[in-house]
Amino acid sequence: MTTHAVLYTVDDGVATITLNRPDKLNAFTEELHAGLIAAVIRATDDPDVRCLVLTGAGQAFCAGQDLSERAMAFREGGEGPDIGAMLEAHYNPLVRTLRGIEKPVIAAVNGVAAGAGANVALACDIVLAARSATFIQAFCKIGLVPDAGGTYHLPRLVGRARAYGLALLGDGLPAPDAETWGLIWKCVDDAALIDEAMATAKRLATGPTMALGLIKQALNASPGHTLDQQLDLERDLQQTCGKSFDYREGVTAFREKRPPRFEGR
Ligand code: LHQ
Repeated sequence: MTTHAVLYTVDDGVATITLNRPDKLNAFTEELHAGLIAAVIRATDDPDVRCLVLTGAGQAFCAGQDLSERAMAFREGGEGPDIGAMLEAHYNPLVRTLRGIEKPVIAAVNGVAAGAGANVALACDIVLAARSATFIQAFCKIGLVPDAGGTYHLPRLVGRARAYGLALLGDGLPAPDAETWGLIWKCVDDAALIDEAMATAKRLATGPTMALGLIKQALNASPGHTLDQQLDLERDLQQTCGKSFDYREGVTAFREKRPPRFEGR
């Protein structure tokens, strides 16, 4: 599937979804939103896809909401646009979907990630970034609060002090600092980003993907749980894993000193 604003390819169990408005730094329009959610759902529903990679075409990952007159008109003399409705219609379902799907999602942040563009990347499971990329909580510069899950993910990833600094000042955080701060998994040389992302994705796609989905479920639940609740959840998920083909295969391969052949069941 290829829409104007989003490209979609599948190779070796990995779906690559590319935001494709490079001349506007892949800023979100309704068309891009529609193409992106359709691509994520398509990858979710395709049994041959076992890992997703989200990246941007050109120099940027995504500059957040398209702020052009066409995309964000202010009514003359009236009040501003209903941004809450835009979040409810587009960004919130996207973030919920990225967090909720069982397949692992990698963000390959190839350049600047600003506003909702940064926070959509942070909603992915593993964030790899090009060394030249920057993460900008640009919202405060235009009189908005961080959205697309920013106020949820930022303090959990980098702690209160750094979350406040990023959100209130809106300065760009270079990818090497983002890695040091624990905002992202890893930063790599620009030229190595796509190879590194694909290698990581293929490793996940040939992994025990049912268990990887349950790991995601456990980590998603953790912030809202007590230790007791989390121990109960681990017990239940591990019970499921213990009965899986992949657990039997993993242990058998270990005993036979050979690489496992996981099937995701
Ligand atoms: C853009 C954009 C852009 C349109 C660059 N829109 N054209 C949710 C719901 C509803 C409403 C509001 O918001 C939200 C959430 C949000 O995402 S709010 C945050 C929105 N994003 C921003 O405030 C970031 C705006 N962009 C920038 O600050 C800069 O462009 C950054 C720092 C990302 C990159 O700077 P440069 O590398 O210097 O690039 P540039 O500024 O020259 O941009 C290149 C082109 O892309 C340029 O177009 P042009 O036709 O003049 O060449 C920009 O106008 C366009 N562009 N961001 N968000």
